[in-house]
Amino acid sequence: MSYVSEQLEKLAAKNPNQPEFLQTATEVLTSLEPVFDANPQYEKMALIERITEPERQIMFRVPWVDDNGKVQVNRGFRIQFNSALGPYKGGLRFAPNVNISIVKFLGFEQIFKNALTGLPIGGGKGGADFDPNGKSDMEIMRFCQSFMTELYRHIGPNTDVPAGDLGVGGREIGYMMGQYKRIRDSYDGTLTGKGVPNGGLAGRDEATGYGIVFYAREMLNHFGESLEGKKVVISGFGNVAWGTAKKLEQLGAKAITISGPDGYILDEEGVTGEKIDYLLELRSSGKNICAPYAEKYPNAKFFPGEKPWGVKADLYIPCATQNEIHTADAEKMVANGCKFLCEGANMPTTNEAIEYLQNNGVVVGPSKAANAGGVACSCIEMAQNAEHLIFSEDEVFEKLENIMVNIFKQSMDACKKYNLGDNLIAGANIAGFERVANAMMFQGIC
Ligand code: 2IT
Repeated sequence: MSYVSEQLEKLAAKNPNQPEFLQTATEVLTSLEPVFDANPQYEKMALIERITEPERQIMFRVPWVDDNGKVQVNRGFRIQFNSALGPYKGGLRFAPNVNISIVKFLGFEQIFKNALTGLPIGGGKGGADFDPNGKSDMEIMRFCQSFMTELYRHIGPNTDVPAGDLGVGGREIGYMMGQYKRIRDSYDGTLTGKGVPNGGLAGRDEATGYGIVFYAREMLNHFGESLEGKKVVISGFGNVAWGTAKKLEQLGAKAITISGPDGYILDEEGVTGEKIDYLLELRSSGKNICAPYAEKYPNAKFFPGEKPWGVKADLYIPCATQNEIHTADAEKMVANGCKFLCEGANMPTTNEAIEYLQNNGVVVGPSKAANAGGVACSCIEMAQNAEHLIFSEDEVFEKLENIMVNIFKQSMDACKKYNLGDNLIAGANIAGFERVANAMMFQGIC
């Protein structure tokens, strides 16, 4: 039995009831087989055993008082997964389904994503099983303050630097920053994704979506195509979908769908111009996203309760959440002649669906590579805060574009090195892993 298979078995036995974590561990480690074959010293130094065990896992009580005076209790998490390359870095997710498996999957992915950026950041992730939907602004503030009243002792600018993720945007980061500063008496850039008035980075909101489209452009160009004139099916309606739709339009393509908890919208004229800004309004409005869009733009068609994967397009960019593309969806895409899938959300495609797509000639750009522009700009925000300077939006987008071009190139180089053809998933996993592995080998057994 190979080192990878043996360790995957042990991991499954040791982490029952963590399907999302085991899903990403299986995807990553399986694609690393050729690296372990070529580097027997990695097995000797137990790199898999070490990289799959978080350096620290923190779980804590988050008590708060709702608007009716009732005491509520949520569970908070921070997984400090790997600090070989720098301080733990990764977002906080507030959503009712957040549990240890979800946070560990996100943290594990973050290690390799952050490594791909080429910047000095380790991997971490956190959040809470708190549902921000329907909460008042004051409830959100009290929750964020209580969350930080525990988290502050575990983080710091050279230790662990959280940011946002689903359910956590500039507002929540602002409330957490305020509380951190009161307790620590330190204005030190420990959180990223801050508003610009609080030392946040110009362009950070756009960064994830813009980066995804830069990566998609590199991917299409590599296969002799261009983004110009392409119809793109995207899912989601949040920050990532918004930035993606915006950059697609700037580069001559157009998003023709969005999706929300209530279904999806097909807008053949394109989710373009003022409709993109309207996404921002929808985002802050709660659960019904598609119904109001269809009401405002009557040429758009609303498909309640459905996902957009049966719509014919040149490129698919899922931007909602994990595991939204299953094999049945992949079959529809292939039947419609799909050639390119670029993952915007973290792990939006099941391992079975990825296998089906790749076996049917679809090029899949993995989220670790494609959505790394968000965290890359978070690291630029850390640099801005540490230097007590301000970067302009132009400077930020120029750095972002270079980073995304380089991520694509590194992934292709890894494919070449190990004779993997155009398998961008394996290429990204290998390029990210090799950087972390190198650093770990220099740091001794730790
Ligand atoms: O999934 C991600 O990369 C993020 N949520 C952003 C993390 C960050 O630290 O900016």
